[in-house]
Amino acid sequence: MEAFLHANNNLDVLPSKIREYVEEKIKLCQPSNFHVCNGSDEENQQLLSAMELSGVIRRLRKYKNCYIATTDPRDVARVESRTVICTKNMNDIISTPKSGFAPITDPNLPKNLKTTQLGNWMDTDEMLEILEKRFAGCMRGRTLYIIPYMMGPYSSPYSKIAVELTDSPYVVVSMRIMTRVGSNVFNEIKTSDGSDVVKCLHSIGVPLPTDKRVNPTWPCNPEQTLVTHFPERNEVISFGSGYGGNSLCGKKCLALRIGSSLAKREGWLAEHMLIMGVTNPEGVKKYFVAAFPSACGKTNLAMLRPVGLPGYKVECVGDDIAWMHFDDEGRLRAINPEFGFFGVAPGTSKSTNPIALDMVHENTIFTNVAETSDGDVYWEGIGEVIDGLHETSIRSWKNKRWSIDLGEPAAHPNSRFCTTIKQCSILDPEWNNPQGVPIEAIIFGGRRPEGVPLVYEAFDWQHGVFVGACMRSEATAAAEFKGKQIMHDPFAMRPFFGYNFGSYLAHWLSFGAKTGVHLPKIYHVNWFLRDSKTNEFLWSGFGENIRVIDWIFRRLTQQASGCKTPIGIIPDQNVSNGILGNKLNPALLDISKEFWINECKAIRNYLEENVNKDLPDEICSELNNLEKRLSTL
Ligand code: GTP
Ligand code: SPV
Ligand code: MN
Repeated sequence: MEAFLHANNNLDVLPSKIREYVEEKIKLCQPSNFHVCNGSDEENQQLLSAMELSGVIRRLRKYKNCYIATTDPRDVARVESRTVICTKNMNDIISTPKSGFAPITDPNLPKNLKTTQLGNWMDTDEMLEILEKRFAGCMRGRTLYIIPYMMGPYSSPYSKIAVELTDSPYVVVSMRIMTRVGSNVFNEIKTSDGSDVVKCLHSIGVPLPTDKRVNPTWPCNPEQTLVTHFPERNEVISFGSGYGGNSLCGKKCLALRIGSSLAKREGWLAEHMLIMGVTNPEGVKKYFVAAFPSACGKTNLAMLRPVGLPGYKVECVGDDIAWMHFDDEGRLRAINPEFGFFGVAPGTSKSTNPIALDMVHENTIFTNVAETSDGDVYWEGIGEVIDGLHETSIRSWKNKRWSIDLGEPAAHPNSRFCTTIKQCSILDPEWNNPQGVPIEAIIFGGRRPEGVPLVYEAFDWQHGVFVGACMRSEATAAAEFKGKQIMHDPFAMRPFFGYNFGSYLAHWLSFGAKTGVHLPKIYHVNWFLRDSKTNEFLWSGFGENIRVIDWIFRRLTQQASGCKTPIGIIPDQNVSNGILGNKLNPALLDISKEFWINECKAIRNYLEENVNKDLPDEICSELNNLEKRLSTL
């Protein structure tokens, strides 16, 4: 990648503390050039052209300003095993597991790293020492880009200002899509010197010239990858990976890990949640948030087309992250800190998510999708019938001629599109409101092939927090796990907690004891039940999910009846042929005593082992109560 043609080397636009920080990092990383980004179209086009010229991205002939990047096959997803939160005190971040810490066996990981099921911790000073070595000279032969950016709307008291330093032009163009970029964001800082600005440093970790064997169009350093966070210093430092959540530091690193830690301190919530506006056929509008683990349906629900129940309207505020605060009237309000979508490509089709498909045909960067010979994109589940001719003209994400007989997917299962939020045709009119939108329901969910019903309502706030704590879901390709094992993923935040999960639970519970707040109702949904014989999904999902949203909506307006079960309230199927319609397979609301007793055991083991002494009593008593209720079933 050649040096940026019209580099802006003027650091005067930076607040004093940030300028000092940048100068220090330039000295450390020794780039051959540096450039302060302004986020303009011109700058973006220059970067895209330079990347195209050097083969980092390919232009898609069929669409306007769309590109494909394909990565090193070792750098395709978030790496949870190398993601670390660093502080002085370990217990601020993780609990000591009941059976102790597992020894570190990977020779490339620091031996004093403490790894747990709920996140990894290391001492700040020790980690900084290691990082200092990795970053010394790591940008030699490359340009360092300085990206001033903001998470959240302009003029919002809830937005946060940040800067990311990176040697990856792919990160620069992606951050411009995903966040609000430009030095004008510094007008929004709340301090005079910039001490509230979150500092992010990222390098792909391959200085030039290199004697290592690297992928020329996607250099990266998987052995040395570390994605580190310093909540006490308002800092993120990420080394070695160029992919998604590892490198676009505004997303998981800032908005969730640093964000949740700030939220705890400042009394709000930073969550892995979509935000949707729902208008019912009578014209009444409500906003919901929903937390599903990675690749479990947030983008799809946020853009739901209500085919199941015409008359409903769904509008999108955000598809991945919600920052929520109780306002002066005690209403929970949510902003979307992001400015774009980094959405899963496979499975996106005209029938599943036409809204997403329509918005990615302009100004979009695709990563690890396949390409057809006529300059179109292709992925599994795109909905096109592949005839023999078409098939032989597909180039896979590995840049090879692809055919179905190869027995491997054409697009990587975690391949993604990166598109500005402004191209979403069902963008909510309030999406950019600095005060956020009022939230009336919180929906949790996951991929559960058996046992967990289509929908249930929590009895109250405390029970709802317990439901969030008990979330489990099949592993997906969004992180490095192989296979489909059912993993615990409380609040869909397991990879994203910025502080001790026990304190996180206490923080959520504390809102239940607050006076003068209107607590949203809490629900759990599961679109992914399968028939045990055929393995087919029992629920058609996508646009049909509006039926479940409708039940939730009508519960909030006291128009829908429910049926009390040990795990929560489910739709009452005896009333008017069932409010979910006669399409409903009764197996979707089945609650098996045996399944739930086993579920309780797994949850008890998990919480006792991993949250151990930090587990709030309220959660223990919720678990005891659930077991008691089950015993009477
Ligand atoms: P992240 O961006 O990783 O946080 O993922 P996400 O939660 O936004 O997931 P997304 O909506 O992108 O969906 C992931 C995969 O699940 C895609 O392949 C979808 O097609 C599929 N999916 C989403 N909703 C449904 C549904 O209702 N039913 C079924 N069967 N599949 C779904
Ligand atoms: C997720 O994994 O939840 C994502 C994708 O949204 S990434 O940005 O890579 O974290
Ligand atoms: Mn996500």
